[in-house]
Amino acid sequence: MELTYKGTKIKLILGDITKEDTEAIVNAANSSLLGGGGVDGAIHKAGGPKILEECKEIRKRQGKCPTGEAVITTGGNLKAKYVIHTVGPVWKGGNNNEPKLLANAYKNSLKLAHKYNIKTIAFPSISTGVYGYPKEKACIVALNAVKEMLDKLNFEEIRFILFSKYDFDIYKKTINQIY
Ligand code: AR6
Repeated sequence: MELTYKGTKIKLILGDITKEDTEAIVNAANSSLLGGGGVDGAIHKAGGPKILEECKEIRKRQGKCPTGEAVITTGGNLKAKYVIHTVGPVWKGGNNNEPKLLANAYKNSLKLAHKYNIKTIAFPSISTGVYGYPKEKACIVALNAVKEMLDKLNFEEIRFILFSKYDFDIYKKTINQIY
């Protein structure tokens, strides 16, 4: 499934983000930046110890990564040259600024990508695993946040990597309502 919006190709892919060959892949990290389970664990496992070393350096320099913010490391052994680590919100019922914080995670990842002149980026479905954000709601926020950024910044290709058919179908159903 793909479309073009303002010159940027948008693709929905059912798959494992650690295998993507975009210049950057985005990690759904936590504020510690020191690793975890889910996609975070998979990225550190596939990318090797260099990524964690760089995350530790960032921790020393600037402390924890606040929710909605993003930092960048190299991609270690991954095909991707960079990993952008962002922190999505924990779902606490929806009245705790979750949509804004989730949108910020996507937007700040793209701002950082732009700063590094990265033209192709792959996102996972941030916050929808361990952090419990309802999948349909998160999909709408993700697609809108990226769209909003594409009104300002230009990229070649943005991929949404969905880890299950269920997630993929939600994106497929929603994308035409937003783009
Ligand atoms: N490729 C693409 N998507 C994946 C992969 C993969 N290899 N593995 C899992 N997903 P989660 P969160 C999907 O829990 O909710 C970590 O421990 C998964 O199915 O990875 O933002 C961090 O350290 C789900 O749809 O991230 C944090 O502590 C989505 O990725 C915490 O989890 C996000 O699920 C962050 O929680």
